[in-house]
Amino acid sequence: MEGKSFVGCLFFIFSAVLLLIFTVYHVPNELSRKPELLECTTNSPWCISKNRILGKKPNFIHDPTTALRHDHTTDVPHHPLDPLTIKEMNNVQKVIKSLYKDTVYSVHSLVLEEPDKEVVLKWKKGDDLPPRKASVTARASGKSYIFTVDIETGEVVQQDTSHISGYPYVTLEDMQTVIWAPFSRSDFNRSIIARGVDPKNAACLPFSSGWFGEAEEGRRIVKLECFNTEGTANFYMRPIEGIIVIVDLDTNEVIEIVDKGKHIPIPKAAGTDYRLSAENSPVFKLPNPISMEQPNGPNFVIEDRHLVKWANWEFHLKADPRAGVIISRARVHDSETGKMRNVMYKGFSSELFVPYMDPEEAWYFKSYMDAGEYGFGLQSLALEPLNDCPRNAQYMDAIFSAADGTPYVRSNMICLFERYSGDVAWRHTESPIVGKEIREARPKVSLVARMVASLANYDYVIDWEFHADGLIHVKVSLTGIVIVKGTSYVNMNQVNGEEELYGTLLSENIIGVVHDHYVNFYLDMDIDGIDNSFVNVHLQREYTNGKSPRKSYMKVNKEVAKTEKEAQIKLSLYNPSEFHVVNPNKKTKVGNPVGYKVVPAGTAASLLDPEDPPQKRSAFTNNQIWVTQYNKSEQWSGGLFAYQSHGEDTLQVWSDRDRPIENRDIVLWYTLGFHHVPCQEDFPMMPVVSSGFDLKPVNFFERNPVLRVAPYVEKELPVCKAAASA
Ligand SMILES: *[C@@H]1O[C@H](CO)[C@@H](O)[C@H](O)[C@H]1NC(C)=O
Ligand SMILES: *[C@@H]1O[C@H](CO)[C@@H](O)[C@H](O)[C@H]1NC(C)=O
Ligand SMILES: [Cu+2]
Repeated sequence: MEGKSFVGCLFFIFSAVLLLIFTVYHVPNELSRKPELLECTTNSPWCISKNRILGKKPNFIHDPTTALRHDHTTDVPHHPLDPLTIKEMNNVQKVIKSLYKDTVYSVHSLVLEEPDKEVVLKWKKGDDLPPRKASVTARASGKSYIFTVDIETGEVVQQDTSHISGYPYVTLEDMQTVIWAPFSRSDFNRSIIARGVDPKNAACLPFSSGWFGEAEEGRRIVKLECFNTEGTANFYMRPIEGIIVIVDLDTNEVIEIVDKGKHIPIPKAAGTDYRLSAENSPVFKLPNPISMEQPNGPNFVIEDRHLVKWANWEFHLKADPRAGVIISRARVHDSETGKMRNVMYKGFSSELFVPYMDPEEAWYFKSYMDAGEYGFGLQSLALEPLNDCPRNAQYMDAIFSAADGTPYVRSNMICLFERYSGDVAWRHTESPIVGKEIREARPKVSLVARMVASLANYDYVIDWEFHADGLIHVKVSLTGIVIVKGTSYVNMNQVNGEEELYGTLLSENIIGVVHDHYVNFYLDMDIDGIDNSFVNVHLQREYTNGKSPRKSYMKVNKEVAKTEKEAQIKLSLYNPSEFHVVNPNKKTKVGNPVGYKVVPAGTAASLLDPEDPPQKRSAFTNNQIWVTQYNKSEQWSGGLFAYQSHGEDTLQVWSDRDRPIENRDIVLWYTLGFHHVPCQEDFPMMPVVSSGFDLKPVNFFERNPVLRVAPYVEKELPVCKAAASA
């Protein structure tokens, strides 16, 4: 056989159909226009080019790797929400430098200060951009500052942050420096050697300390835990258990070395490596390759680098060092009226909470808030084409700031692709009993915007998936490496029943500690306008009291939440509700208020005591759903400065103000949760676990919005045959 790479190229080509979808939504009168017949035979360049991605013309819209090669130095903003360009960041850096002169400073965040919502909503393509401003979070002389820099004028306005506890997220430079701190201490080296590890092979990683009281006040600290890197890339499986080095992040001074667990052996390296290159046994591959191909290019366009248009959707997409991905101005086309309709002004992952359930000294503090402590976007690396995202994906870069304010490009941070996985959008077959056989089915195609954050051991895949029927599905997938605890046990038969392991014995000398994962989403829904209400569509048992042979039925009771506390929702299977965000000022033809509902999933609820410091700091996990009054400065549900925060600037605190939320600009918050009791399959690398919630139209459209989508037709889809064996 020649050229393995193109043998059996299996094409699922649906662009013709999507072209039709597009046609239906945007040019209803041209419904009858026939899509072009696609040519894709064994000899077509699509089938025979070994690397079809690299082989294509450099054109941003059609070439997925252009982002990689694109020179960002000449970028200019086109939209009020476009992220800062390299040029703009360079200007801001000059201002920062002149501000601090000879003082040592570090920039923790340098991002666009988004214009006020009214300004963005009024703006139309072709208008001048509102003044471009940067929001800078910096530290100097032991203090944290936030200021706004007018990029044109260089004018600086400083914000008062004195009332907020905690610190901005750590910089990559903080982390790169602090990991060497333990090695300056000979007593540390001695402790490592006493555990049988050559200090040359030890790697120490910085873990946020959280806040438990005085010990975590007054200075920025980090707790380093060390691993033996010998013999495996998966050093997380070789913890030097019980050694914790506490370091001051500003001075790099070692504050304390905790050395417990001397009797605990270092787990062995064998069987822990996950790299293909380290695999000695044969690897499994499906004999017939599968890929998603779109020879005519995708059906979406990315206008001016950030404005995505696909089928009936349009939204602004950008990377953010803290949130990861920000979706703004999500609007959907209504084929009945021919108008674009507002659905969501802004959506992003606001905070994470990952508490480990082990109260011992080397573990109790592990209760990470990954967005506010490390930067969910800062920790995301380039996506791996073909395996992180399918072949038909295109990529978008991020421009982030280094600790001195210098901009740099994080390439291929976001990917965007159309998904067709053989699912059905709607269908019906009518049986011949009624005298006529009807068979109607429509394929389901969606658009996915994806980023992956790798927070030390764990990987979080975040998907924003847009469907032509108006649904937005937000999916979180967990994978990567479970952080483990060293133990002297090699078999469960050594453990007496009384003893608390705080987890599962995953392998010899390795315990996977029980923990939770929560991701809280900020969802500024603006259904057909900014004034919306939150309706608890409560489902209740109702009795007929003898008026029917039926004893009981289920009744819908709608309750409009008047204030924030009425919208603090704890889910319950036996006291269920639907949760609608409606525009009470806009009704459908038959008189229902137009709306979207949040459909919960990933419903793990925190079992920690509400007054437990980690729970207080991540109090956004006290409820699954919250609704607050829109407030531009309330976006980070774990607090603006989450690092070592005390929990007084959280979603719980804001919501407890109990402000009115009826028929106003409101923000919906959803907390997606997972309990994780590790199992042996999670060793040494965890298979993906996913869950996600939906934002689904309810009485938003007059009728099924995908009724007029055309089905697939065999002859419109190209057929690729496997190349003949040579
Ligand atoms: C500790 O060990 C490391 C690695 O061998 C070495 O570079 C460092 O100098 C040692 N530190 C001290 C204080 O001896
Ligand atoms: C807006 O949020 C900030 C920060 O939480 C708060 O200080 C301010 O009082 C809020 N404004 C209103 C009107 O709620
Ligand atoms: Cu987990």
